[in-house]
Amino acid sequence: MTNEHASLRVDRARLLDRIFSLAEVGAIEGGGVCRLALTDEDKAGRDLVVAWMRDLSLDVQIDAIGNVIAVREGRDPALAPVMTGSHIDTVRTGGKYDGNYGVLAGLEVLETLAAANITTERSIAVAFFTDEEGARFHPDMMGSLVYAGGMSVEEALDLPGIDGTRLGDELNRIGYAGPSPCPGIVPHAFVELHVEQGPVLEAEGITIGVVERVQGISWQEVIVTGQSNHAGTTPMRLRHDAGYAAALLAVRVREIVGSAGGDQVGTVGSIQLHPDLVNVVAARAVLTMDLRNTDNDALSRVERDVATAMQEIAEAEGVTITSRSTARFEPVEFDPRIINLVEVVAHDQGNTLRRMPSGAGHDAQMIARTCPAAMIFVPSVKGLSHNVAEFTEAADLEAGANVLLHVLFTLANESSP
Ligand code: HGY
Ligand code: MN
Ligand code: MN
Repeated sequence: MTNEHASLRVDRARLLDRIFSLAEVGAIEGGGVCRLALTDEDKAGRDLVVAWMRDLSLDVQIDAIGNVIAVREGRDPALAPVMTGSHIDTVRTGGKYDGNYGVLAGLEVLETLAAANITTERSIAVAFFTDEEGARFHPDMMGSLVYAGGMSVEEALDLPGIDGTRLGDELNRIGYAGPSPCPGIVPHAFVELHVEQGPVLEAEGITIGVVERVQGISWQEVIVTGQSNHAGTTPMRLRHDAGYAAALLAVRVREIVGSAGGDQVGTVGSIQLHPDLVNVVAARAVLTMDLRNTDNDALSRVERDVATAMQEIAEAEGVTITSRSTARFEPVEFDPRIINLVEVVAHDQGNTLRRMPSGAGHDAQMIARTCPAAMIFVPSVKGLSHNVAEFTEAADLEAGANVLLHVLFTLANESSP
């Protein structure tokens, strides 16, 4: 940023006001938010953010999978735009900041530039991507994956929801099937601002995380088929208990992940039994598995060990176990030049900072398939996220938005890298 603009800063109160206003949409007990992708709550959140985009006279484009991209035109609209963004869909026990913060900080950057009468060489786009959480329609980061050409629109529209819906039907129902094509415009660069969602920055007393990479992600839907039977009359030796097999598999996943060590993590977040009754041996169990590691080979080894455990449990309990991959993304390295820029800007603004990986998946990892990308983190209090108590201090929210402001300004005034 040229000296005359180096002291430019965002308006903290305006940013916080938008964060808390959006958090009222789909608000749930405990201060959290529930806006699962393409639900009425998601629509209401989309409508509010689109209204703010239009209030800023941005050119709002909605694409075929419901991604929303708002553009502030630069001096040379022929140049590829610089893009920032994230998501505004949440998990069922979401917080105010996951995704929302990055989108609203992007809007705040554009409003700050407009208020200062600054026009950049390149246009700057702020996006929110559809179904980043992947909680209702697997995989996660679905909208940015389609935007980046990693999944066809047709395949995405046919994705089944965990509630028996079809993604395309829900997208039409909320009125966000747009005319813009997917894959979308390839940005000059993409930078995403996000809360860390982990304990590192807070533990080390650091304000800015300079994110170098995102770990690999493996999601599976596992179906266990046993035999329903009477809970009282069936001798234990004659049971084929899908509920017991599913619980055993969840324990084995924890054991395999623990012995893998390193950055390996694993979660069985959902187990649904059928017929799910107190006096019936479960006939069927459907469970989800979320495995992640910064090292792809190590992640593949854990996937193989889990597959072996499924076979062993199936044989021992006389059930069948099938598994379907619903997301598989290799680790992503961000662009060194953009990482350096984030680091320099964060330093020049007097922040404490450190380089780090991201444990969570983010839209930036998908857009990184098409252009140079990186991320900026700010601390999460107690490392909490996907939890209604998710919280980040106002000063940290402001610090992250100011780093985003100057990173985007610098990139948007590059005639060529
Ligand atoms: O799954 C994730 O890491 C992200 O919250 N979508
Ligand atoms: Mn997120
Ligand atoms: Mn999330």
